[in-house]
Amino acid sequence: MSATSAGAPLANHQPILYSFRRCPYAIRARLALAVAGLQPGQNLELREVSLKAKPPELLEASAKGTVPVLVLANEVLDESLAIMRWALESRDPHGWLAGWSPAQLADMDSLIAANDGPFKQHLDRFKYPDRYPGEPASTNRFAGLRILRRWNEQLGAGGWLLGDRPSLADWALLPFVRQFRLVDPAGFDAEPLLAALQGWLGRFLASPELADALEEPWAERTSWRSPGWLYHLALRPEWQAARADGVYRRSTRGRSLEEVGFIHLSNAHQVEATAAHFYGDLPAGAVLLLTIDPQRLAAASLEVRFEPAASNAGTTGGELFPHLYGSLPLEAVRLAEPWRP
Ligand SMILES: N[C@@H](CCC(=O)N[C@@H](CS)C(=O)NCC(=O)O)C(=O)O
Repeated sequence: MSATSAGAPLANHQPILYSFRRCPYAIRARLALAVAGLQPGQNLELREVSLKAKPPELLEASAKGTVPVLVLANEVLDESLAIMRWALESRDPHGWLAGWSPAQLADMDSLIAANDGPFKQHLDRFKYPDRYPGEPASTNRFAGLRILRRWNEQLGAGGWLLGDRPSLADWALLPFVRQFRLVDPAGFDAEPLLAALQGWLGRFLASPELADALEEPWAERTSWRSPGWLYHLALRPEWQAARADGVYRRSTRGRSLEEVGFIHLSNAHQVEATAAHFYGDLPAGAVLLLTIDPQRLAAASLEVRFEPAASNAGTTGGELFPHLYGSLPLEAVRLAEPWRP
């Protein structure tokens, strides 16, 4: 992380943030980017991703495939803390990082290490006991609570971990404590010996900073559409039937693959217009957007041709659309999400 890249990223390249709305690592990165004055659609491009279908651009930027990832003009930050520090180095209006003593900075580091290490481990096992057979949720809940009690004691009269104002450590830990509470809110709220920590979390839950991080434009409900993928709008019952049959053979609304000879697809930038033109009259929830991986089509020896949309050439001005010659194998569909215009 160089001073140059932190100081001048906006001149001719907007930072791109790959994010996932519910991910606590991504939430803390969004909190810091927002306080540093970045705003999706203005000086940052936000790409909401589904962890079930990570776009190729994300994996090219960072092969480890976690979010958040911030792509800058000359570097890629693929750790949430690095993103927070980068943001705060460029602008830190409330002193999350600035104005603390070396001892306090070291304290922040060890709080964050305890959160990202043992606390996160217990949180995952408490939250998803099915994924960790032989590790009772109650044992992990208790181990998590032991750490929370330590943090509770650290919250002094000032109400924050290091004093009378929030620091990087507070903002870095809070999304994870929020998630711990969400596993069993009533149990968390009734927990004795955690009064200071319950108040600390309560302030965060009611804060405009968190509200912003969880709403558009910081948290989109629809995944970003990659130019590297292909798309198809499907009627929900027809997709459900295909899942039962093991194969999808609809071409477009009201027409089958047999009738047309190919399945109509769209590129990322064509979906919106196709949806408005052919499906605009249908109620919310009736249409699904299928995200199709062209590499999986190629692996199944299926041909995609880019051709003018003959049936409605008048409306598309000769624009080329992808056409799939053959039925759509279910394994090539990476994601089926409700279509939201
Ligand atoms: N150390 C990383 C951890 C990020 C991380 O694990 N994010 C999760 C989502 S909350 C993820 O992307 N997991 C990958 C997956 O589920 O496929 C950071 O701080 O950014």
